[in-house]
Amino acid sequence: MRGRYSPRGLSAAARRGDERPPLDLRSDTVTKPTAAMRRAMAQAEVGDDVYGEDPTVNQLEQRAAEIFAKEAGLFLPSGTMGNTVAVKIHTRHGQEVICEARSHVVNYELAMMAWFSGCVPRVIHTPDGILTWERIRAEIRPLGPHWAPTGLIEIENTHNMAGGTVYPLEVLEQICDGAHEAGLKVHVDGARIFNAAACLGVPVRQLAAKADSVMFCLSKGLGAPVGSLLVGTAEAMAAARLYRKRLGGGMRQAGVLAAAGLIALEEMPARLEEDHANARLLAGALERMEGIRLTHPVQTNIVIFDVSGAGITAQEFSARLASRGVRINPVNATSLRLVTHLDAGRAECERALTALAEVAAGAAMNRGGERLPAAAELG
Ligand code: TLP
Repeated sequence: MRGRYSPRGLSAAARRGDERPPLDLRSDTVTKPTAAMRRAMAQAEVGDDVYGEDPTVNQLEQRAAEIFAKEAGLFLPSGTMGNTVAVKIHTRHGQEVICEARSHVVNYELAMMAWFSGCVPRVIHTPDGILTWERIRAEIRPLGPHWAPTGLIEIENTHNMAGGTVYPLEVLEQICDGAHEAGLKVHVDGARIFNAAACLGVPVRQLAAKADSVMFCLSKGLGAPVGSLLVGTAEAMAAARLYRKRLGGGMRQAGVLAAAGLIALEEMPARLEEDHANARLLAGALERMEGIRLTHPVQTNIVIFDVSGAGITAQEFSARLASRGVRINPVNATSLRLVTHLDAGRAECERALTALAEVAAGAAMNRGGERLPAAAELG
C-alpha cells in the first residue's frame, strides 16, 4: 500500500539518516520537466498530429529545421525511433550500415537496423568513438558475388559509450564529402549534438551542414520529458513520417509534449556548459582516486571510468555507491558511466564526489585484504 512504512524499502543512506532522495547520475535521460515546461504543457495548443493539425508540433518541427538549417523536421517519441526511421529512409534491404563499434544504433536499439530495415552493421573499432573518412573508405563495399553493398554511413556525435567524445568539424566534413563522392548518405545520431556544439563553440547547424539527416534528442541534456527530432530534406522527412506511423509513432495531441520540447530547444542549449563543467569536476577528482582510471578525456557531460585497479567489479562499485545515495550504472564488468544533467547541479555533484571518494577509498583499503565487504555490510 502506498505510503506504508517499510524498513526494507529504505536505502542504506536513508537508514543512516540521510533523507535526501538518491542522486541519479545514470543518464541525462532522467531529468524531470522544469516548471516552465510543465506550464507550457498545460497551456499548449493541440490538434491531431497524424492529420498534421497540431500547431505546437508543427512549430517545433519548423523551429528544429530552422535551427539545423534543413528543409524539414519530424517529431518522434524517441531517439531510437528517429535512428530506426533514418536508417530505413536511406537504405534498402540487404545492405550494410557503416558505424562505430560501440555506437548506440548497434548496441542499444534491439537490432532495429536488421529488424526494420533488413540491414546489417559493418562496425569499425576506434579508441575514441570517432570515425575518419580513411577508416570508413576502407570498409565501403560494392555489390559483389559475396558482398552486401554499403547503404549508409552512421556517425554518433557526441559518442555516448566512448565517453561523450566530439567529432572535430573537419573530420565530420571529410566524412560527408567522401561519402557523397562515393554516392552514400550520412546519418548523424546527434542524440547529444547540442553538447557537441557547446563543446566546440559552434552552432549545431554547422555540425549538421553536410549530413543528410540528423536525429537529436530533446529528452537528454535539453531536459524535456519526451521526444526527439529528425531533420533533413522535405522529401526524406515525408518518407520518414510514414515509417514513423508504421512503427506506431503517429501521436495525436502531441502538442503537450512539443510544448516542453520547444522550451528545451530554445532555452536549454545555453546551459549545457554547466553540465560539462560538472563532468570535468567529477572527472578531475576521479582521476586522483586510487585504483580509478578515466577511459577517455572528458569533453562533454559523460564520464566513463575503470575501477579494475581498485580490485572491485563495476557492479559492486555501483552497489556501494547506491548505498550512499548516488546512482550510476556499470557499462561493463570493469567500467561505469556517470552523466551530468539539469537536475544535478554543482552541489549535487560535490555530494557525488564525496560518495565516490568513500567507495574508492574503501575498495583501496580492502585491496589485498582477505575479503571485500558486500555493499549491504558497508551501508
Ligand atoms: N541513450 C541512453 C541509453 O539507451 C544507453 C542513455 O542513457 O544514454 N542515440 C544515443 C547516442 C543515445 O545515447 C540514446 C539513448 C539514443 C540514441 C536513443 O534515445 P531514446 O532513449 O530516446 O530512444
